[in-house]
Amino acid sequence: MQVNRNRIMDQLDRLASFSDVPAPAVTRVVFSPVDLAARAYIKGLCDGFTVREDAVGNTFIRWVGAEPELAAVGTGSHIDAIPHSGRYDGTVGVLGGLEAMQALRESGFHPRRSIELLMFTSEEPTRFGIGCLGSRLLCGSLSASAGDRLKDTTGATLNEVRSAAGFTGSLEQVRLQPGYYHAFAELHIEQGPLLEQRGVPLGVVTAIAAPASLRITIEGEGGHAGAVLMPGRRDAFLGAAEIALALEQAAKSSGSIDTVATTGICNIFPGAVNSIPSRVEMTVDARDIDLTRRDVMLAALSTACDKVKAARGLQIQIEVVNADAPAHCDPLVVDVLAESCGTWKFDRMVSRAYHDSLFLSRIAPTALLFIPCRGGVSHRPDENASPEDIVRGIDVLARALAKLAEVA
Ligand code: HGY
Ligand code: MN
Ligand code: MN
Repeated sequence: MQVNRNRIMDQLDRLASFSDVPAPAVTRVVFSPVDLAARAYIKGLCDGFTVREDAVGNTFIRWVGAEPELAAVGTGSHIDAIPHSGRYDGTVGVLGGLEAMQALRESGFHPRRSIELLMFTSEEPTRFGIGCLGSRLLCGSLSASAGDRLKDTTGATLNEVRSAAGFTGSLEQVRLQPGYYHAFAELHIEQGPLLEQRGVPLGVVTAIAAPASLRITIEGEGGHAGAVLMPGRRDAFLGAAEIALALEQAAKSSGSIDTVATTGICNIFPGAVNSIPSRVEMTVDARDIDLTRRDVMLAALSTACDKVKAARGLQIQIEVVNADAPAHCDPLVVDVLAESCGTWKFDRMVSRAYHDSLFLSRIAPTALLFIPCRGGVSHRPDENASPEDIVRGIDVLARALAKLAEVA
């Protein structure tokens, strides 16, 4: 079997061109025109495979096996990209999964179980505020009511946006039943520095960190920046600043390097140089591989908010957008990925980034295969994975899919 290096690198280059910002950055927000064009491009690469899309745009590209009645073996990832990010996050798992299927087919292999590439809708939280939207609906951890409840920044609901993009039908039908997949393996860049630092070309993921995201609204009192004296102020931004620093302190003092927290958005109102901030809308992203440690950090955040509220006379509202359990990858799928590495060195490791596999693992035996990314950089325009690492990851994925597809 031979992975076609030129083909996959050309396809990754072409896919990166579907972006709302100029290269090398990529912005491809779900259901945007460039996302729909990218989806069409990928569907055009699927000769000989069946293609179907569900009501939220999850796309299933199936290589029908000799025994189509058996549960399929799945692989896949996402193509949506956060603003001003890179070209490999998610796309390596979508185009790499397709390349794995094509390389196997060109080698004369014919699978017993069907092999299916799943391109998930909206892995990134950019548009609707919650990550893994498509895979949450697939595994039932998000109900169909999300269609009217989730809104984008323009106030349009998920149902309005997906319908305008051509994805109609009830979200109730999106859910897959356990047993739909015999096994699932996702290929993804590590989005961290460990593999490169250790000089190891492959990572077999054994667990995926537990992500939580929150929206915090802080209400104070606005006023003239010159006329209002300091003692009487109720400055919403200074409250936000103290909360952000308390969050950082809670992460740093957890006792584990696996605890991470980020304030990624902080919108100040009215946002004028000479006006005291009356309101702040900020987000929190809090993660740990250990659920208890993650929730201890969230409790510390809540305590900090109470203190700031009392000390500064502010109103503070905390909305938990999601607080998910970590995923432990399936030992058998982990072992098949490890065996498929052959003579190549690999590390067993945890994933600090979340992935659609976090939710697929709730309905199918799932594992994740990492390749290095340069400097551990991701979610930035200088995100980079080498052709050698990409080809090696696809080769290992293909061998694993072939093995899994032969199991009775
Ligand atoms: O944020 C994440 O972990 C993923 O890259 N969306
Ligand atoms: Mn990402
Ligand atoms: Mn990703």
